[in-house]
Amino acid sequence: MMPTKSADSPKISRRMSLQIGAASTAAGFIAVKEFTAPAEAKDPPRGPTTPAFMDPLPVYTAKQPVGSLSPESTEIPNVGNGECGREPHQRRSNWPAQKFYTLRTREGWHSFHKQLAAQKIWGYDGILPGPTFVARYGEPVIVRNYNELPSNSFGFGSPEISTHLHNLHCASESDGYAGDWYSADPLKGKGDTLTAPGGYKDHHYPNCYAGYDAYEPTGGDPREALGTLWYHDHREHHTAPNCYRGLTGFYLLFDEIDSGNELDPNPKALRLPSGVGRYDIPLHIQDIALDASGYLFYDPFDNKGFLGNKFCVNGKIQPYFRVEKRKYRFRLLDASLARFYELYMTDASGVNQSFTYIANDGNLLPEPILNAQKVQLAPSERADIVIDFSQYPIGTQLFLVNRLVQTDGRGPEGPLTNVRNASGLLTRAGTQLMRFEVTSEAPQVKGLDGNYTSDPSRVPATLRELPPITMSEVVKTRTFEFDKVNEVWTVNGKLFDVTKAIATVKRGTAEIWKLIGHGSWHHPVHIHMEEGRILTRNGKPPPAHEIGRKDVYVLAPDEEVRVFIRFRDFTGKYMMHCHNLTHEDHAMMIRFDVEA
Ligand SMILES: [Cu+2]
Repeated sequence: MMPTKSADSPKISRRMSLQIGAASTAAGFIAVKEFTAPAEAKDPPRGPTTPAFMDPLPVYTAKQPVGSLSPESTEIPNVGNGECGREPHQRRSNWPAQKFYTLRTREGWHSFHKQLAAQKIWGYDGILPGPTFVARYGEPVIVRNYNELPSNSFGFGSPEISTHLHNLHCASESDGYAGDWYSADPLKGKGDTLTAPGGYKDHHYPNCYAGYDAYEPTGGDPREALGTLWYHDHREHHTAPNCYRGLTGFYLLFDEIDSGNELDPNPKALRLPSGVGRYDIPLHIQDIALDASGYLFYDPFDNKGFLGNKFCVNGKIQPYFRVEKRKYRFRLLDASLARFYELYMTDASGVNQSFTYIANDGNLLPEPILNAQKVQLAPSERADIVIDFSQYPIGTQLFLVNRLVQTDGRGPEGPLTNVRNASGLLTRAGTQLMRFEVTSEAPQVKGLDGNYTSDPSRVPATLRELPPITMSEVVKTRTFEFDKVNEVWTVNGKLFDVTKAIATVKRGTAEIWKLIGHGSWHHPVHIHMEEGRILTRNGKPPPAHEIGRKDVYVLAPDEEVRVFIRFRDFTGKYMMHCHNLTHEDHAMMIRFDVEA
């Protein structure tokens, strides 16, 4: 039963109110002793004019590994040499690292638009978004993440970090738990769930299919593969401002099915449009607000969920991207704090164009959705689509358009309605987030059949099979209610407690988690550690794009979603939370523990 709103009222802890106060002071706001919600979210300042399509879309190729780490990475944290006191890495001998990376979380200079001066942001390797990792199943990696943010930094956010790789199947100590935050500055201390402070942390990413223990003799179950992941800060109480200030990036995972090679002779390979940074393009979509001088603006008192009024793709306001006449794979990520999107491809007169929808939450669907016309994304959701530009003449301009109306963090109000254009065609306006310019023929390459072609990629009729839902594995059903109680965000009437699990699950079992939203709010609920499957949404089977494996379950007002989910291979502390990051910070999150 849901507790009544008057009983068992959650209270903001003194420490939390001090942290909010400290962040606010640093950002130039008056410090508050007690956290009180503002009556209404303020309109963001308008900021300078930023004409659309002036900047090229930034595209990244893969971040390069280093030959070795010094000092060497160890299973037990190397506290004597500056590593923070995490739990020892679980099962490293099952997945010995084959590649090593260093990631430096630091200040950098970034310009959001050609007409704006560069300003200081926080970025992984100092860039926004952070570098793109390209990883493969069967190639475990260690990422050494140095916190080089200035500990006396001004402005919003908190220069202590805990980096979560959403939604890699990995051990708790590498998952970026909210209480595992660290800083190189000994005066800053450490999160409650670390044993010692430190300036860096080694994350062990096994890049193994979930269910390793059951499938180990065959190398794992490729039906469990993940594809489009992203990493972002998860610092307790400060995740929203830290991500907004720039701490987000992509991590892509390939295997022999989604091999990242459109000329792969392996018969199992899908040969989707390939080449990260060439024909395989991650799109990081985020709304920001700028103050009158063009600096990034954030309102820490907006407890509904902060919305911006400028739209960035890969860190640039409304960029353009020149494409060749062939197929491209785009990996769309809603990296906004609170904004939902309904995205369309349109021509210059606003008429919808079709594309192929191949993956939701980074996971390939069993079959592509052909002739798709829209993608709905909630914060942290992902969708992979394939657009075939070969059908358009050179000189064509196409647009990625958002048509969802949202004026506060409560959630979207609904899509814009149709209007007829001068030619009588049904169109709708909306915000053009970026422009595709069909600029050239694609170069001829020798295909697998020996003939030359301008596009050797394909989208097969079947993509990746789904693992079975086996109800006999279910040992428990739990109910989690997401609600606003006394102006704070709660799960089952409680605020997040970093030290206390409210659910303990047994490793190697499955459960049904019933997620219920209350009030007039939207909550995109994210469960760490494993993908789940939506059994029912409001008692009915999920729509086509939600039939696959998910890690974000959107709850519209008063919705109920039943999720089948397994907990395999690892133990320790994990989180489930609302991915409206303001709701998460204050403090719509639970800790759940997986025990052997
Ligand atoms: Cu929420």
